[in-house]
Amino acid sequence: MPTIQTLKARQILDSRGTPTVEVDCLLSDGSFGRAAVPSGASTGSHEALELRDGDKKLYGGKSVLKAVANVEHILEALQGAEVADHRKIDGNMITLDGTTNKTKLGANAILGVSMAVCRARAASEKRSLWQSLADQFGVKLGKQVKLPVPMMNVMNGGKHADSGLSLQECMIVPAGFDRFSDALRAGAEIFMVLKKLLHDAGYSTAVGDEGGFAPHVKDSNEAFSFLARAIEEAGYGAHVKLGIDCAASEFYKDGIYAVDGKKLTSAALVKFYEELVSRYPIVSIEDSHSEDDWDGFVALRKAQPELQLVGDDLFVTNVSRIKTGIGKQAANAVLIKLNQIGTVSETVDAIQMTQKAGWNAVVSHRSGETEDAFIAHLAVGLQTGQIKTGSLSRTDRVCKYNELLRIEEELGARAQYVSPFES
Ligand code: 2PG
Ligand code: MG
Repeated sequence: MPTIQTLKARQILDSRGTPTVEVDCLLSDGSFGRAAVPSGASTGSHEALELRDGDKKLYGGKSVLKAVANVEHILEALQGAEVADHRKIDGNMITLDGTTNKTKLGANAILGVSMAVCRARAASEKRSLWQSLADQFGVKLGKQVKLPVPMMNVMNGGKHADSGLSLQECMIVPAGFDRFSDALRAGAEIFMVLKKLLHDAGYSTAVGDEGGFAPHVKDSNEAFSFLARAIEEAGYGAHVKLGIDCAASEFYKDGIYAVDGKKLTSAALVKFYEELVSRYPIVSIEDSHSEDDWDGFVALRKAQPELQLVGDDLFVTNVSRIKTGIGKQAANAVLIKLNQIGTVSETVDAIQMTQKAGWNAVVSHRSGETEDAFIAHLAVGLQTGQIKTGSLSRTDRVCKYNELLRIEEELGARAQYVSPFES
């Protein structure tokens, strides 16, 4: 197995024009890997630290030159290290940082290296990243390899748009198809119909941070009725379900949830969701409650046992929080974001703990993304069965779907597409 020869970091821009870290990794056998780190807007307070310079003269304080420089320190520790054991590489960086939330080196510096090394290793093995990841993290791939079902955020609200919509993401979930490519086509066709419906109703069809429309609809009900109509008119009826990321920490204050012009207690919010679920084919709700309102999650889980209840800000891809959640039965799925925890190995630990508990793992983008499609490979390599990576517009979102098309093509007859939801 080759060793790490050089690591070179640079500052690039993400999809919001905000600086982020990109890392190049060169191995002793000449293999090369490059990776870019994403960035969130509705970040959970328990996430690992994204190191920003804070110098108001540079990108309004958002430059990442310290994180870029920290990659040089990481190189001093990792130069000559064998890439055969990725956990050891990540472990060395965690030790070098020495803090719980990666505040010294920055999770953006550490993750950039972690991902770039995985890519370089796959290049050295002369195989696809998804295969390399499966192999190094002990995933036994059978005859059939699962492509993930996407949750497509076609209507953006919350912190991702100025639409006034309280819920952050209203998603379509094309689960009832035989192939990923057919699901993607359905999603894109529904997106086109939705555009026309919004336009005809006099709404704006400009898009938000994740490429979904951001019309000034009255409330969640109106948003979902547009989605339901678009699905029907595109001719996909029962094949396409709906999902929500409420990102409820963003509309929570002092025990009250301010949603759709109402002021609700945690218990009343459960009723609010139950009402939506009874009206629309919603199969998945993410961050229904604020990040430390464990009781709110437990109550919704009890009230709607069939629903997929996903924890994002609640778990922050952190095994200790996921463990607490499993103990409390506070959800039945975990949103997986590499930069919430800061290394590939710890991300895989979160996925594998989730899967062991019989819960669903949903690999996710961030609202600030780049052209890097690492998460498409992570979802296939770790066989998560679900991915959340935005709408059917803007290359920062669509590049992940396009990579999944290539993986499906590469897999040929081995490719499998199965719904994680009851039909
Ligand atoms: C989320 C994400 C991605 P952000 O809340 O799930 O959609 O948003 O990256 O802004 O945290
Ligand atoms: Mg979320």
